[in-house]
Amino acid sequence: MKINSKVACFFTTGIALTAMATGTACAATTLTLSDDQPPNYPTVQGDKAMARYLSAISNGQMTIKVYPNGQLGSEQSVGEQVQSGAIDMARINAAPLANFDSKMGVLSLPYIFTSKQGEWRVLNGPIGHKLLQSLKSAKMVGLAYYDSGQRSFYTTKKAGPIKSINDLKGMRIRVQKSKPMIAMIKALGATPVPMSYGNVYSALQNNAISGAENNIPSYGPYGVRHYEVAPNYTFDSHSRVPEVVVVGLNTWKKLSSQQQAWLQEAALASEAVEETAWQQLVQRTRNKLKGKANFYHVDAAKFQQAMGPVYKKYGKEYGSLIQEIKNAEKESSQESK
Ligand code: GTR
Repeated sequence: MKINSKVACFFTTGIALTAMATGTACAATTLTLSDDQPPNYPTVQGDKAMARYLSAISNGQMTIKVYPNGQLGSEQSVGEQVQSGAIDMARINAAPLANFDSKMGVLSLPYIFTSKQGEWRVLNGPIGHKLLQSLKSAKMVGLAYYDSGQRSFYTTKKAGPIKSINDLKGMRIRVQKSKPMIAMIKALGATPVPMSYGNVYSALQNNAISGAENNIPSYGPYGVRHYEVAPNYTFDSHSRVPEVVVVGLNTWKKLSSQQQAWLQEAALASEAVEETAWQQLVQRTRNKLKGKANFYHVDAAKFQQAMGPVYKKYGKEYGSLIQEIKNAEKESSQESK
């Protein structure tokens, strides 16, 4: 009897999927998840909340083991491992995710969103849903979005601060492995240097690059601490690129429909946890960085005006999607009036 009920509770056969005996009649399905941010960063708090929620709703039959700090590899490598089934899940940024499904790249176009409210209206609405669905063509299932705020430039002491577009001329700026990001840097007259997240600190430290770009929490003391080696941060707020929670299609197909429903529910439930942690960390980081980093404010409209070549290049590829995003954003600004 015991053996039968144990067998009935085993759903797992995958490479990365592991079934761990719980000591009771049932065994738990444990999914591996990679995140390249440090353990207390909001996305990792979201991942862990998803794991707890999943264990709770499945009565301990399913859970997630979270690997933070990029210990399972760079986002490019993790994406490939998720596709192959070597890793079950990832929390990955939409910019590098576009290397697997180019449609996702629309979210990393500079100044595509005009506000946080507009961004979330798009992500929570039909467009966001369609983009998650589209990941199936890349052997992934998109489950949820996490907030990643706005990205801006920062530079080393040697390179000096960016106070206007002119200062970017001739600079070597690290970007994610993302085609729209590369095009953006070129449009600003700088040289794009695509590089994995884990290599950026030392590249800044030894002046192999002039600067990089990211949100304030990543830059700060609870993120990857780039402020220590690049103390000039300029708020040009060029993009709002969300984080995405994905599960490999290989893994997904091995789950029962009940398990799929639990996982989807847990991922969506974790969005609110990440969002709360996100808002707190933006504030905390700004306070902590006072006196440790130099902040500069520029006219973002001027940076936006320089993006013509990016939209010329990607306008065709993303044509109707860009328009749909603009329309959805307009609706959200009308609603807030
Ligand atoms: C962060 C994001 C990371 C990574 C990083 C980068 O905002 O959370 O997953 O994509 O940016 O710039 O590589």
